[in-house]
Amino acid sequence: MKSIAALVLGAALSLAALPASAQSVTLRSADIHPDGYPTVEAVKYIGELMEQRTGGRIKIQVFNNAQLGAEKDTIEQTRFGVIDMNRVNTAPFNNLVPETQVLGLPFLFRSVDHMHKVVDGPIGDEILKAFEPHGLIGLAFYDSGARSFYTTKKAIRSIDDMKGLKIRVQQSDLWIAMMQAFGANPTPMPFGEVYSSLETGVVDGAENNWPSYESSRHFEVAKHYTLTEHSLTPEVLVISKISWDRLSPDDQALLRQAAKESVAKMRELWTAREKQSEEKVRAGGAEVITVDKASFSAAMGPVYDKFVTNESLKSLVERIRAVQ
Ligand code: GTR
Repeated sequence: MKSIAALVLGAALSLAALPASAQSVTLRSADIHPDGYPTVEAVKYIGELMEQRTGGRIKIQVFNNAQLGAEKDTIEQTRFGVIDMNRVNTAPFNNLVPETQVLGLPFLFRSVDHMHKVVDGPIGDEILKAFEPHGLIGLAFYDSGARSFYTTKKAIRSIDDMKGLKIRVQQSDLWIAMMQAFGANPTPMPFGEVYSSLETGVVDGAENNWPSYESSRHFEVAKHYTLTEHSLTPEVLVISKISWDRLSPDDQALLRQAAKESVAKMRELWTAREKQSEEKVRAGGAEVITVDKASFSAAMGPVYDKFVTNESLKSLVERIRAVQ
């Protein structure tokens, strides 16, 4: 891990010495997911478009499978320009970029279509811009489906079953508060530690979408998948402001455009992958449980009270609700 980070740093430093116009650049992009996962393929697709459109001058290399580290760590490295680009979930950004919190709020989006309309429109652009003061340029939001709970021993059949369960969450205060409002004990940890934590009983469960539940093989150790669909928080693709400022304005425009184009491609891949993953986990013996989502949603008041506090976040939530 350390040696890859050193290589990336070395490349970043040598790039700094080149004049902007003559640059041949390979942008290094981090992802915790494996090859074939829609987020990884979407960023590779941006790389293909960039190679075509710059005559091979700008390339993207995706370091998948958390080769560059867990999401929280790679976010820091991206802010400092050690990693150029990063595809992560919005949750690990929640504490740094408060505007991202609204996207994760439980049961805020009425549907995937509603979420698409929000992130594709001016509100999405506004939230992408909010990364800039933190040393990052937001390029695109990607789908992440709906997140649902899965448990090792006791299945969740009603909100009462959540009482006292140790549930792994992403490293975000919002997500910690959400689990508390559900009645569970939140245990924040990086994604890469979840399988063994489920297996050894450090946690009783976790929550994720179909593709991550499947690709991580969590379904092998936590077989009860309860369709709470409590959050539709999307993924986000960012580039370090340091790497961005080294690109010419024309190259920046090309990259923005390619990132926008990758969203449609990613959605196609995502829809197909959700189905395949669902089939795979069902065939692998997962028990899929439907619940009365209204009773879960009704418990979320304290989360909104605690996190939607200032006028700017209140306005974002109101405007998201108003999107038809
Ligand atoms: C996945 C997401 C990852 C990561 C992971 C997690 O759905 O794509 O970026 O956030 O969940 O739970 O840590």
